[in-house]
Amino acid sequence: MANTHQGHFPYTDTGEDGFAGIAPVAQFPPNGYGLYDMAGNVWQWTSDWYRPDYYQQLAAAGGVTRNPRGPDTPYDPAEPTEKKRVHRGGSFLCTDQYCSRYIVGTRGKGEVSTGTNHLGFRCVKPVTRVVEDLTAKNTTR
Ligand SMILES: [Ca+2]
Repeated sequence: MANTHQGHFPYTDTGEDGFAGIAPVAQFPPNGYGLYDMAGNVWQWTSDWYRPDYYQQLAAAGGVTRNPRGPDTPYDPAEPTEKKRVHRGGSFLCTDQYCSRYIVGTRGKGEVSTGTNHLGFRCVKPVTRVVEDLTAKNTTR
């Protein structure tokens, strides 16, 4: 379940999922890790540069890659002079008529200065920081 586009794209967003356009965060159930909005609503910027062959490069290196950090430099053969980063998760504009990438395993791309209204970012905190914060909170009580 995610905020996506229903109706005739792009003219009519019927909002059958409860939202025509963008929705406030956490309007749909979290995934199995307790994370909200991993798909749909707004694309999520990542810090990874975009290269279409990045995963092929990883596969050619063999083994299992844990927490891949993306390539060292961006490259999009369709626009080779643009610097692009990876987007994940799709947006409220995704529909099976136009963009079916509203799942986390797929990736989009975007030029770094884009100002579109269906793109956002997620604030994260290292797990060790969370543990330290919880420990500090518990010791001050
Ligand atoms: Ca919607």
